[in-house]
Order: sequence, then structure tokens, then C-alpha cells
Amino acid sequence: MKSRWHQYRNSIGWLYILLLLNIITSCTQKKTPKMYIVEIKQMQFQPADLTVQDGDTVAWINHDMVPHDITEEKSKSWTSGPLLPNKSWSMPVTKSADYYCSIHVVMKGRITVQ
Ligand SMILES: [Cu+2]
Repeated sequence: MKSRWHQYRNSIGWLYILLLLNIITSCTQKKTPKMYIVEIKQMQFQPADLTVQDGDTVAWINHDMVPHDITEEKSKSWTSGPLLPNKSWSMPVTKSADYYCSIHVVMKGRITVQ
């Protein structure tokens, strides 16, 4: 016959196993947000068209010699403000958006949230 200590130890063992299973399943179910990079080069957003998942982060890096900005086009609902050369700016994305550079209005890009 098993002692009380053995019974106690066995139940603790099962608790650990259940806890581990719980951690493993919750890790595999949650999607880890990704980071995407849009490079600004020669007055262009590269890639100009980017598809992401809800909650992913997009970072823009200015490789040009002049400042640019990243501004939501339709309602100006968000903007990076002036982004100096060699600086970056990032934002978690939850909504699809067309954006442009308000300093050089021909520069356009788009983010599509799936
Ligand atoms: Cu610009």
C-alpha cells in the first residue's frame, strides 16, 4: 500500500503535467505578432503594398537623404511626423490603410490587414 506521501507526490506530479500541457497548448494557439519593415528609398516605399495580420507591427526606415513622413491618406488618422534620414518609426497595425508622404505627395503605400 502506498503511503500518504506517495499519494501526495503523485497528485503534485499530475498537476505539473496538466500545467505543462496548458502552457504548451496556449503557446501554440496564440499567434505571435510579426514585425514588417518598409524601407523608404529613392522617394518610394518598398514594398509599397504590404499584407499583414491584425496586430502585426510595421516599421518604416528612411534611407533617403531627406525627411519623409508616413501619414494615413483618407482621414489623416495617424502620422509618423517628419522622419529624418536614417531614422525609423513603427506602429502596430489593426486596420487596412492607404498612406502617403505628406511632404512628397506622390509617395504612396498601402497596408492590407487580413
Ligand atoms: Cu517624402
